[in-house]
Amino acid sequence: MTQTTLSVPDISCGHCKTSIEGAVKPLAGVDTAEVSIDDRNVDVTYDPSKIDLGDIITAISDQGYEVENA
Ligand SMILES: [Cu+2]
Repeated sequence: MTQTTLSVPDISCGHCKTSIEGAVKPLAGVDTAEVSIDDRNVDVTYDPSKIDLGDIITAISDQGYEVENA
């Protein structure tokens, strides 16, 4: 498993948390996804043999959030 923290500056509330976690957690190869509203980032643990980080970033982008350190 690989752990990474994605910076998503537009995270502001519980709705953002629900949207992003709801989009990332179901992806095949993602183990955990945890949004911190205070830190405006997403901690993701995933299996790089099953999913590319780019696919995770795309799932977040599809919810309307730009990943700053992508
Ligand atoms: Cu929000």
